[in-house]
Amino acid sequence: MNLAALNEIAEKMVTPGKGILAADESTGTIQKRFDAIGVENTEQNRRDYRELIFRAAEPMRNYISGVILFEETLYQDAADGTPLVKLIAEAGAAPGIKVDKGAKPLPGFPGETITEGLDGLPQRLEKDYARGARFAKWRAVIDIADGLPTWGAIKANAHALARYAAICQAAQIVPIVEPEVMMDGAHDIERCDEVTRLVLMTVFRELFEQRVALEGIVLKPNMVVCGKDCGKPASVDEVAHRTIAALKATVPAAVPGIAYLSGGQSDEEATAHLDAMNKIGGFPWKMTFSFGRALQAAPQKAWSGERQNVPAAQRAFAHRARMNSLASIGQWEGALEAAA
Ligand code: 5MM
Repeated sequence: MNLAALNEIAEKMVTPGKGILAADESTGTIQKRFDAIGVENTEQNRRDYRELIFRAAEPMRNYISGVILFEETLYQDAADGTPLVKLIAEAGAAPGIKVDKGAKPLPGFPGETITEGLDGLPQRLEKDYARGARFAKWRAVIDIADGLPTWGAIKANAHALARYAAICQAAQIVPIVEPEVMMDGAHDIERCDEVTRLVLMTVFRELFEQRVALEGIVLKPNMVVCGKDCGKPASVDEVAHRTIAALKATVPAAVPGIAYLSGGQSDEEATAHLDAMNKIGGFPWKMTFSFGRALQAAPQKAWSGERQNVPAAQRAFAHRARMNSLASIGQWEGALEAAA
């Protein structure tokens, strides 16, 4: 393992003013996104949609440091035969690959899941590296409900994340470590805070035990927010202060950067929270975005599967990418949204 080279890629992924586009929706997840805009979930439609995003030159070049791809996309060509991965690299962004095989029921733990995908991972990574992937992603799902999460499920997911991260580093690929504490439910922000701290602490202990070099990873956590059905959402200020405090208490300073998931927050909420954290500052890591829905909901809606809507979709993507770029350096203002 060449740690200096891994660290260089990790640092590039969290370059101030840039962030990561999570375009790695599996076929089932993109189905839900396409259903919402009335588009049939075919391989060509998936290709056309992703191609229009990767060809949006201005936002790709200026605001996007890396793109997480689903395996199909990494090996897919644009309509003119150019590999999609080449479009990303030519825009100066690092191509990445989601290598987990999804969250499956965890035997003995009703209502909880374990993320699978370790079998054959070294061989897959070798092929993905040859195709241009320089980082990978693995998402562990932690649900909050009555009596959940259990310690057994947290431990099993943290262990799998650490095994994945160690395998990636041996293949000279930067692992994005994504433990997602879900927003679903009516829990308050206090509960999310408590669970997020326990999960992060456990993940870093497992990373240590599996000898993962923290300088060569990027952490992709949830922000500390209250459940979707909690009734009264917390203020932007409270989310920002609690998230920073939870991370300061559990994430070592050797980690180059934090790239948050949006997790079902609205586009503007996710941007406002990221911006507030960067305005507060006083933490040792870069803090940026690795948003899926919060970057793509607007362009997907603008596109709606129609060729003539491609420029509008690219403008919608450019706008959200620029807003999040500003948030990653604490320079976003709500008025910019209204102006656009
Ligand atoms: C883009 O969505 C990613 C893939 O989801 P599935 O594996 O369920 O198809 C997802 O892992 C994503 O990278 C993160 O959840 C962050 O995305 P959001 O939309 O929460 O910012």
